[in-house]
Amino acid sequence: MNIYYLTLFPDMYEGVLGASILKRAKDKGIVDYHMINFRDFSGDKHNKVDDYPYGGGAGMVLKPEPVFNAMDSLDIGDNKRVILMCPQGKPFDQKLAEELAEEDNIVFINGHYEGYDERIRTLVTDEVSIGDYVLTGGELASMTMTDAIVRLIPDVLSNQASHQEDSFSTGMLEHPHYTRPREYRGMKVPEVLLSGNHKHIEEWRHEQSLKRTRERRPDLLDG
Ligand code: 6GU
Repeated sequence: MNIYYLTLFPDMYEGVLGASILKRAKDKGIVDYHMINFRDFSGDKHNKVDDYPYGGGAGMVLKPEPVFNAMDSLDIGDNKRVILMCPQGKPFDQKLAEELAEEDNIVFINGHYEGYDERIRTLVTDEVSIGDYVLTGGELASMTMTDAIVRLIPDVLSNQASHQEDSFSTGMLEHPHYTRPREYRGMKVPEVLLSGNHKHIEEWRHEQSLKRTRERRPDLLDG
């Protein structure tokens, strides 16, 4: 998979994409990350990327030229998802992560302004938000999405079973986990987990999952 980030702040990506599992996925040749500074595509002698809104009002608007020119430079044809990062987009969730994990090319368009010139939306297949709060720009949101997507690509995680049991893949939150020691500061590991009875362990985990989901996220159990 190739992932392209149209951004004015390419440096923001280095730490996140250059560490841990996202880095390992790249080192294994499963994914590649491309940061494109669309200021380089402004076509303007002052490298201007934003301007005042027609009709007046507060804030600046991202101009169409830098984004259209940067998109033209990609040369990846139609086989791509183009995601506009914006708080008004559809909410990102595990289902969308699973869908995007099957793509060959993903382009994230990251604004840092009050708004995008509306014509930019003609380039876009999806408008996505990562939650009901406002960030200063799309970069952190596109890195969050990248993390959720890349870990789902086959052979990125060593243990394939691990994401079939993820919270949200099962429709429920995960059950509690314990490791050694059996007792720590007076807190004991539940007896059933030490029993060796796999049927009882599975039942206990299922009950705990259900209990936790009911308490914390009853919305997940609707339907
Ligand atoms: Cl995608 N962008 C911005 N600027 N803020 C957000 C967001 C995106 N998702 C949630 N808040």
